[in-house]
Amino acid sequence: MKKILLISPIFESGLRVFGDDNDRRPFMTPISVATVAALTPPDIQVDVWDEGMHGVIDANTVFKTDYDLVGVTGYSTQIGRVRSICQILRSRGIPIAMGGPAVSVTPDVYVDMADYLFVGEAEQTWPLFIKEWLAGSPRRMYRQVIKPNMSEAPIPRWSAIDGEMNRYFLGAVQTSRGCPYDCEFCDVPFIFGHLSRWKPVPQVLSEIEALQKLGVESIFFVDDNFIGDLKYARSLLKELVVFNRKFPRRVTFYTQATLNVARYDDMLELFADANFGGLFIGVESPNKESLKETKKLQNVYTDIVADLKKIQSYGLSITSGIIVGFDHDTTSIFDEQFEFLQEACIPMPTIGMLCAPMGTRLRDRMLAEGRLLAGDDDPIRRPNAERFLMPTANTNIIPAGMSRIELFQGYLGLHERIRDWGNFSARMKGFVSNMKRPPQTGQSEQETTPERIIRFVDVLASMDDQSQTAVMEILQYTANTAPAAFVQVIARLVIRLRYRALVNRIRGWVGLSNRNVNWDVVGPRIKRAVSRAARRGTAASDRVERMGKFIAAIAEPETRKAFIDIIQHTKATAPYMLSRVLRLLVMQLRQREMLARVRPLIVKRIELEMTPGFQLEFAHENLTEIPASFKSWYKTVFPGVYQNVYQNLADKSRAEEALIQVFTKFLTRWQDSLDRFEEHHVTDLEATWADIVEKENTERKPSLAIVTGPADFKKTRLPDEVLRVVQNELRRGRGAAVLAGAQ
Ligand code: B12
Ligand code: SF4
Repeated sequence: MKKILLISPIFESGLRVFGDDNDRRPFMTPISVATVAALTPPDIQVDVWDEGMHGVIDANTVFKTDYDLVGVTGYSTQIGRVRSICQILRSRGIPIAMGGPAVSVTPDVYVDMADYLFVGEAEQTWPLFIKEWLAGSPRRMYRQVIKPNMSEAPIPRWSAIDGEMNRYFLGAVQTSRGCPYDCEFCDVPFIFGHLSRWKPVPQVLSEIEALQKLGVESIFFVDDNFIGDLKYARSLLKELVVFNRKFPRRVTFYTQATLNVARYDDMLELFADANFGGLFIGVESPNKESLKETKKLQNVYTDIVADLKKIQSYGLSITSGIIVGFDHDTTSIFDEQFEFLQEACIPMPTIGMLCAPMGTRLRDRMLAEGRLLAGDDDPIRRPNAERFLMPTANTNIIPAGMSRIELFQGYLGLHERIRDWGNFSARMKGFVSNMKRPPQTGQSEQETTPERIIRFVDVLASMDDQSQTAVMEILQYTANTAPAAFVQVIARLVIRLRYRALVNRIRGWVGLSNRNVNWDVVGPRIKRAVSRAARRGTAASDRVERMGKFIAAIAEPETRKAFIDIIQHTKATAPYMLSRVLRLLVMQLRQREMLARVRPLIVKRIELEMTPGFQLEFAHENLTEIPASFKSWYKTVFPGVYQNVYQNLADKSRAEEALIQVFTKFLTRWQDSLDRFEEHHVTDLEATWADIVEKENTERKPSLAIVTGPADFKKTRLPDEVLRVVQNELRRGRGAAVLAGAQ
């Protein structure tokens, strides 16, 4: 039996809300590789190695068996990890297949790292590859040109993951791919297309049920835009409201959507009632000129603050994507963004600098304007290079409205202000006060309220500052020394405090003033008991350990004050929001930790760029546009070329690939002179397709499977898809290199 290992590399954290971290729970179930696993025939053994769950792979890592093939996925920002993993696998002589969003936009970057490359979605190409691989004739590159129907996406094979699924913080389910919008900085339209393609609702429900059975309590719908097709989203949400009620404990959902969701009250109600905890919304900027510049038009002609408040009034907390460094941003943008986020009461914004990823129109523009960085200064392609430092706290462009140094400084300053406890507290309290309608999930408040923590905060709130500090110090000592003794210590503290309250009441009756607990005596006494418990070495349960970590996290007076303040406010204003508020508090703690880690890296980067003689490295890629005049001619000649290529190719499954080669070659030859079309162009096009077909037929053995039949152009949008890929090949000037590598 053949054996395949699929690897999902870990995410290196940046200044974001989410991400895996070696020392924490794995973040999200690795749906990419679990989907590829499900696309593999059952007679092949497939295992998944998720670095978030199973550990970071190094030279000493021992796999449970000898694999015949390894598949690796990855985002562009993970290139450092991907490269290291490939080096280790190569040194062991294991062939490597690679797919995912990074390979899909820049296959040329990965040509040297892997043996087999998968560009685009793998629902059709992976099964084809497996057949060819088993037959001993795999190709070097598999490219999906026509976007597959989402009903072809199988239910991810979670059983391939050897580990406790309930350790994942979030489960992943994908309901749709694609987004109808066209923001200049985003590669989603390029990778997944403008048309929102979706899975049938019953399949989505089965995927949720599968994860719920595995103990997953929260699910992130990993869609580009959950409301890309409003009709579908509405019908899915209606089903979700009913479906979620059948679980004794409701699954909490999260997803990404565009701001126009604010227009549909009925949908916001459905989101709330289906038990969505929050939405990620690409807000980007309060600067309307910047929004116009980046073609985020759905955010331009609306009152963003009012929209955000309306969405949040349904109990949906918003994680907003925020970008600084657009061409229309000057240094005043940092204050504007700050005021805006405070006013809109967004608890948890993610803030990034404008970056130009591969496959985006922004990248082409930056390149044309000589503002695109390359080499070690390009965080997108070389994230682990010395000079780069951090994938998500840097940019590969030169801003227009300020210097790079000003951008770095303003960015860091904005983060500092946003993560400050006082400012966070103000946004959180505003968010909670803005609630208009409790979610109707059919679950009682008591069932969702994290009662122990709330009670603990109540007790803290009833103490004076000195007692709070003393109690926290004892608890922290316990958490560090003997977490197993936690429960007893809390019990002793509670007894002590109750006793003191009782004594004070009696003192009051007889006219005596209150007396505080003498912490100087009580503190050391409890600590001695804790040390004795530590010597016994009893291990703490997971729950108690988590409680210990929580206490340690809020030990700082400023943090504690914010916790008490926000929780008390929520209790008084919208108690049904307590569990969501607590989650946001924990996220704020994480953000502050990340900021502490990333701050010195940004400072170092600023120092580096200020060093006399420091020179940035600029990109000098070719930028070749397909002439507009060609596009109408193309529409008339395409059907004929397609027919000829399809009929004459021995291996019909190569038709799309052959068409890409024909037009790339033709355009590369004629690009400068294509302002009008003459007979010799037609003759050359014929010669080109005949050439490519002949090459295909002689160089390649006929494939074993045909994945594409004669195309219905209207339905498949084949001419557009082919031209899109050709355009990309030409723009990067990499067409020849990639095609040469695609055996
Ligand atoms: C969920 C998600 C996240 C999660 C990831 C959680 C996790 N641990 O997995 C979170 C929120 C953390 C996240 C973070 C980021 N993300 Co994100 N994210 C997504 C999202 C919405 C869904 C990804 C997903 O699960 N898709 C579902 C699976 C089934 O699709 P897939 O991975 O494409 O897999 C298919 C094919 O690619 C292929 N395939 C995949 N792997 C393999 C492997 C093999 C061997 C084979 C044969 C095939 C194959 O087969 C699959 C089936 O067709 C995508 C958008 C999207 N539609 O994919 C963006 C996306 C992947 N993210 C993106 C980006 C840029 C980021 C950030 C850098 C954003 C930021 N600035 O902070 C960070 C990464 C930070 C870091 N430190 O690296 C980009 C990636 C661009 C690129 N070219 O790499 C995307 C495409 C969206 C976008 N344009 O913004 N993200
Ligand atoms: S709305 Fe979001 S997913 Fe759609 S193009 Fe814009 S940034 Fe990309």
